Amino acid sequence: MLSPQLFHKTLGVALFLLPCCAQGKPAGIPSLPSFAHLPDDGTDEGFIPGFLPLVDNKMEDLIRQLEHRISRLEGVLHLEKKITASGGKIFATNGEKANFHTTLKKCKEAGGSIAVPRNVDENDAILYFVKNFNTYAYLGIKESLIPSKFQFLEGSQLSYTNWHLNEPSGRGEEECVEMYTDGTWNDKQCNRNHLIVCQF
Ligand code: MMA
Ligand code: CA
Repeated sequence: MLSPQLFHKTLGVALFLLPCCAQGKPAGIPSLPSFAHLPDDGTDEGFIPGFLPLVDNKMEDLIRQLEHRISRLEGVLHLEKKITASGGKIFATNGEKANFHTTLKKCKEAGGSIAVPRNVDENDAILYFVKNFNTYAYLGIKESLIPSKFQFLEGSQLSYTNWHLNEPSGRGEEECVEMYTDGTWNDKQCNRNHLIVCQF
């Protein structure tokens, strides 16, 4: 069954990618079956004692339809190399480039956050885009107040790293982290134009 979390994630990814993927499509995607028929007071004529199974069946049917539509959308996005999944996370790119600050903003606006790998599988999932677009990507990692010590954006310690040989090298002069096309990391100034990769 589709969990609310997965539904929310998929919706976020879909909205993030909407401008890119809507281009060139002749007609819009027909709207999903909605709950618009429900009265505003929240009561449903289906909720009459003894009729709950009917409502349950309708609900299950609607959920199946939604799951089917979502899996088709995921198929399209995967085919277009716009999403990859690893564990519970969905990584997505819109193929655009931006500096670190703008990447943070774009990902947040889409309901996600900048991609940050917590293990080798997630690193590979992000690397998939970096290779495909042949463009480095900023990761959700920043230098702490202690030069050359890097941490997650909210301040917690990294448990997985994949630094390139002799990196980090900036000693306080390179506060962001970019992923190279071999998946290794380099500390770098935050003003470069890199591929936007978000996680949901
Ligand atoms: C550049 C810059 C650094 C990186 C070195 C590696 C010269 O500086 O990208 O961040 O560490 O190259 O040689
Ligand atoms: Ca460096």
